[in-house]
Amino acid sequence: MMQSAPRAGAADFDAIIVGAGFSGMYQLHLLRDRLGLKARVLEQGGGVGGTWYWNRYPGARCDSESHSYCFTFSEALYKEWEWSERYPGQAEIMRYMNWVADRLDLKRDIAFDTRVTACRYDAAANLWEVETATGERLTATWLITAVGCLSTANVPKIPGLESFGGRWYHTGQWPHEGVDFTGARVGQIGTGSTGIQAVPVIAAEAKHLTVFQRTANYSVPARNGPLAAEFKAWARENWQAIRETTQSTPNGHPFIIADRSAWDVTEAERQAIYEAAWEKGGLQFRAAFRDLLMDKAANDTAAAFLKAKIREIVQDPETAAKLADIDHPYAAKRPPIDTHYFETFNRDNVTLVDVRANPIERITPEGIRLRDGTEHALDIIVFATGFDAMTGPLLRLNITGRDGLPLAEAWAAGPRTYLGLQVDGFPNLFTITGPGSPSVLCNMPVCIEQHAEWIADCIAHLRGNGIARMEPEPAAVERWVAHVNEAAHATLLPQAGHSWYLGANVPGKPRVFMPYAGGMARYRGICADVAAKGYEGFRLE
Ligand code: N01
Repeated sequence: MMQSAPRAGAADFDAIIVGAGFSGMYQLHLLRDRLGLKARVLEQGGGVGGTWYWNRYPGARCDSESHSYCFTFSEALYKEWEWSERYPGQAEIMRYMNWVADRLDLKRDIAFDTRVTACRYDAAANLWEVETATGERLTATWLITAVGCLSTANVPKIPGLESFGGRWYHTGQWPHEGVDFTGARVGQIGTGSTGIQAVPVIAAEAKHLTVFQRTANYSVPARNGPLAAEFKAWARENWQAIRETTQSTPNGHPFIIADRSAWDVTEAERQAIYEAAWEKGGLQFRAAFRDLLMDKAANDTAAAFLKAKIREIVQDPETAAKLADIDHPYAAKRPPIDTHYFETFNRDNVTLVDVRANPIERITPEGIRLRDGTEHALDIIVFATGFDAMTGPLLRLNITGRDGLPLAEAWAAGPRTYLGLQVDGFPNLFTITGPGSPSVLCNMPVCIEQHAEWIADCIAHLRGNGIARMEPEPAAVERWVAHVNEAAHATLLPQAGHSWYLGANVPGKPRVFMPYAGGMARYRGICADVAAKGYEGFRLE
């Protein structure tokens, strides 16, 4: 039996929002400026920007095209900002985020350098108590996590790291002052989206770069470059159409997935389509055929094309063979895009080491030693080793729900949510881009806007109807978890067994496919339907 609802005004804030990236900023704007609520954002970093505040590694750039990697809720805001390149770089995104924060006057309600250490639900008072690293305690009716999906760095526990005599960095915790690679022997571990962006930039500066590759990866040229004045004008004039496209595609990107199967065309036509997509560059390569992520044989045709490109670009056949020895379907892991990644292996100062065949045994004071005893002497190690994705950023908030239930315990066998938005046992907690929502399978600002708007509408509904507490029914969570699982298995995504989508990159983490693979447009419809049916599946009281 739950406690009765509290009297109004018992909390310090109507809402506490954790994180000041895209999610937290927009949620604050909606709650404060549209609903007139008292909201506070708590942000660990010294400024806004979320992932872009921390990921300052060489080559950091968004893989979404700039005209769609931004807020689109306001026509005025959209039209006032002008992106300079096809893909926005980290520094430009930070300028954008600060510009938006100033334009919407958000910073006065954001506490920077404020790390949340614990969040406890007090059932008697129906409040969330949030504790920060300085011991401050704040209370709120609603707790909204806006912590991103990829904000908990994963530094693998390789023995001997503490003995390393040089310097080491994780790409997601990059020093603000930058790292000088001049004259240095650099070792980079990891060849995911981050590693593939960093390699060409580090190689151009370092004396020598050794890339330690465990899993070879596909990559398509980004074909980045300055945006032409005509394109900028087109984007400004087509705000509405761009917004409609991103909201109607499965992945929130501003391009349409072709309505043809890889088998609708001849072999020669297929090659020509792939060639054109390669020339165009970017994530659109995935959109060449509608069945690339559904039909393994169709996927094999794309995989073969991309592997042939690697062998064509990389001059040393042995290196090319290692780079093209890819063990998963194309785009079953998040597909990277690059600027001269494979070409970089033609430089004299770059070496590829296959640590699948010959694993890293330990880090020594001088560098990295492999199982066969080979030593690589290094001055700097760069860990491009990814993140404890999706659940990591939530679990480190030490959230406890009703009856003192820790979130870590509730999720011991993997994350369980309803719509990726709420967790049973954790009333009045909303998780923006939480596990079970499309999140990382979507162009992030698109799914963030949908979540923040759904939450704001929901809170307005609760307040308007005198509802003090909202929590999903366990049966609704059960059904959603089953649906998320079913949606993933209708695709080839789970076939990349070592992917972070499955939690497989963190030892001991439960293997559960975390994001919702049913498509953003479909998900948007499901959420709208749930709300239209009086928040079906949620217990409101
Ligand atoms: O991380 P990853 P990331 N020994 O987990 C390797 C987003 N992103 O930071 O595959 C040796 O993908 C690991 O090897 P393996 C994007 O969503 C977006 O690159 O586990 N190697 C892998 O090669 C992306 O997917 C943008 O065998 C080890 C690499 O490290 C997500 O962030 C830009 C190892 C980690 O790859 C994460 O990308 C960049 C070990 N012990 C990133 N441990 C945008 O443009 C790990 N690895 C928006």
